[in-house]
Amino acid sequence: MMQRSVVLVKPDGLQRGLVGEIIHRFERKGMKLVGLKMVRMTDEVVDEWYAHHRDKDFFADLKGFMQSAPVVAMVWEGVEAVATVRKLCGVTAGRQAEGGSIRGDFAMSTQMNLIHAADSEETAKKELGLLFKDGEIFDYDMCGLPWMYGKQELEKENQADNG
Ligand code: 3AN
Repeated sequence: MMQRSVVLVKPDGLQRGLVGEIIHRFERKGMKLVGLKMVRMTDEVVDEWYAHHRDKDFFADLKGFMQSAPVVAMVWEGVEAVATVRKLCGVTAGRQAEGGSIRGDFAMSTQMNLIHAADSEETAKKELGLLFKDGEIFDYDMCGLPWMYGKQELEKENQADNG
């Protein structure tokens, strides 16, 4: 199975009408959408999601922000999906993010930086478990796949599955 990454369009992205723009970026890149829904993050989910930030002085603000409106949660699949998605997002601080990335093109802030993306395959698995139920992740053939990757790249993925 190809790697999966979990992405959230955060409340600022929803409020600013950037949901379509953000989805479009991953679609154009050639990634495969296997899960998509709108959710309000509960206390429990935010605490788990940002467990590594719980002791930071900005945690209360971050939590309030993440619960201020629904988020749009997505799961994108592809070869090295986690790193690829992070690259498209740009670095955390919007003002420093490179032009061409989502944050580089649309964000001025570190908190209001539009989007969350899993930072490792392990985190992606944890986040998928926190927000998605069985049956909300879809397995289907993407007809363009042979035009997105070379044969060898796809074979490598299959070998990893069997090995
Ligand atoms: P990323 O979202 O790029 O993985 P993290 O995990 O360091 O970055 O931060 C998670 C979220 O916490 C950020 N997207 C941002 O909303 C908030 N955050 C991080 N650092 C700060 C900060 N110094 N001040 C305010 N909010 C922050």
